[in-house]
Amino acid sequence: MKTSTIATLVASAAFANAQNATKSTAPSAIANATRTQNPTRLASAFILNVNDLWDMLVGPVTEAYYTTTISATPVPSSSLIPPPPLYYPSFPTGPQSPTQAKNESWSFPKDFWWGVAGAAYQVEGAAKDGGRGPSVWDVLSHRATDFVVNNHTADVTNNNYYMYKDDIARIAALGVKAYSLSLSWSRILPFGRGPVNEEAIAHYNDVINTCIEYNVIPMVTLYHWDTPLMLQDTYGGWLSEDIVNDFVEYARIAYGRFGDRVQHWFTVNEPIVFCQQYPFPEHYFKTFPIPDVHQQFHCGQSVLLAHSQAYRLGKKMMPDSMISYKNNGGYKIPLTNSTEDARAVQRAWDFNEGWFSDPIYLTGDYPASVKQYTSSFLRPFTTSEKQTIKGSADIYAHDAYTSQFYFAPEGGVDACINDPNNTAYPSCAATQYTYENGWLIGPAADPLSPWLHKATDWVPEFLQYIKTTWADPAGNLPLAVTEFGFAEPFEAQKVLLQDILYDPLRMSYYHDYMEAILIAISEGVNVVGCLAWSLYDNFEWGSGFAVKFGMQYVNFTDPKLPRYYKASFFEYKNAFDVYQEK
Ligand code: GBH
Repeated sequence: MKTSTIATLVASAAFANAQNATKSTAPSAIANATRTQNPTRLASAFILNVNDLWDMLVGPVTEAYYTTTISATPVPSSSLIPPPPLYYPSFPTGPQSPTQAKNESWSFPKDFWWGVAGAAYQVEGAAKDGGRGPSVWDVLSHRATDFVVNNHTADVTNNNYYMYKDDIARIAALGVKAYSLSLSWSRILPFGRGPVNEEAIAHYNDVINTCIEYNVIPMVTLYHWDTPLMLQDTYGGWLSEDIVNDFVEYARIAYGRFGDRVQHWFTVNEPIVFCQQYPFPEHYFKTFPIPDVHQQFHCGQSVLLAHSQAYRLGKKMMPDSMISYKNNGGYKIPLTNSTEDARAVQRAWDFNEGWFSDPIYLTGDYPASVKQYTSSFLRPFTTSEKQTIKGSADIYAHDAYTSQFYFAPEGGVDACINDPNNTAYPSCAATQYTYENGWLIGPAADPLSPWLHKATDWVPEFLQYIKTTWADPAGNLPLAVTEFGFAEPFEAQKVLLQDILYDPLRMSYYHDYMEAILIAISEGVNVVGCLAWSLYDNFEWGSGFAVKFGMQYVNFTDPKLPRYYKASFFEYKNAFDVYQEK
């Protein structure tokens, strides 16, 4: 790190803590410590620079083999040979030559953006380098007991921070049109707010410029779960509305620095997921007295305020931009046609997608069932907040991996609504992966991703549901599938390179998923893009490196982290070779 950067960061950390000291730490409380009646109210203040944050709150981190930006290696044409096709006509007669059928009534429009996605903490590595401050995930992976399989961390992971040129060259070599990345908030603002780390700005500038150089559209997510640690420990992160202003100021910096080249923006990734990560494990973060079961809803409230304000700011600063947040969740299929199951399904939508999408696309406020549940502990939105929230997205962006069956919990929906101890409370919907007749909805992914099955048959109906429920009422907005992907079962246990690269279930997932989007488009759903998760194997949160979602294999045991295309990447690309209008 350059000396000038260090000086700025230290000075401002002291400032932040000095403010804190006048607010919550009366010096006299420390002097009178021996006589206090209530020792838990004693407080102290530290002045911490970025390195202190790492040393005191995270601990030592691992360094990568490459610690400077490496240039792209030309992709050898020998690695661009596609595998033999997966599909053959069934029981063909006569000479058995594989045929590639094309349905002439299907097509992806010319400007359909198909791409691949990653996220900062999962791929960047360089945890402490370039002035990055820690995020909550550095603490979760380094310190929280049993939080991540095998105690894996993302200190190095794909080392994308230094190897991004190669990463972009490799996706460009397959003709990928869009690359969706997230920014590390605590890289740009090591304390979450306050001084800007210019090394981070320079880094992301070069990532974006490299995309443009290779003709790949950069799409940027501001926040993919890596809350700056300082914000978590200062006011509870998303548990507090204090984060709203900090998020909007962070967005202002990102739009201001990158908005001349980045047109596609996502504010937050999957609020349902990161809000349900609360409560965090005890004893690693500063605690804030909010009942565990309410925490996710306080988080959701902050998200709606932060997202909507960041959206409004973005549209002012970049009138031609496309801005949304990314929602997530599987299609919810009623197990039976009973009215009780129908009620359960509706509550499941309400407490998942609807929790964010009803306010943003429909009403400016929560679905009635969520409103009813939360009104005893959440303040109501003001009229002007509702106006800011309603209409704060230019597309409906959904991370749509899978589907499940939903049904009323035992004893019925009403009994559950009146029983906070019911395991299905408060949504009061039960789920299973099997049809009523006992058969699975589709092949299961890796056992470490038990939530995921290949349920591509349901995707056209799923997209229709989103269109009629949210996108059309909001003004016929387009849809995008902003994440989808598959964890090949037991892939982490494979040892032979060629075996690893041949991933037939993931191939058929992508093949059938693209067919499903083509069907939806042909039925009149305006799908404008899709982003496959992921460009390569990476740090899969709690599953560490034990489960793989990549369309490229990364050999994590080799310090140089070589990358190889899997067969599924060619399957995905082929859908556009065959069906995209030229
Ligand atoms: C995406 O979320 C994430 O955006 C991405 O970072 C991640 O790598 C990718 O999925 C693959 O997992 O274990 O039963 O508690 C997809 C939606 C929601 C799926 C949370 C896993 C946990 C279910 N995710 N869910 S469970």
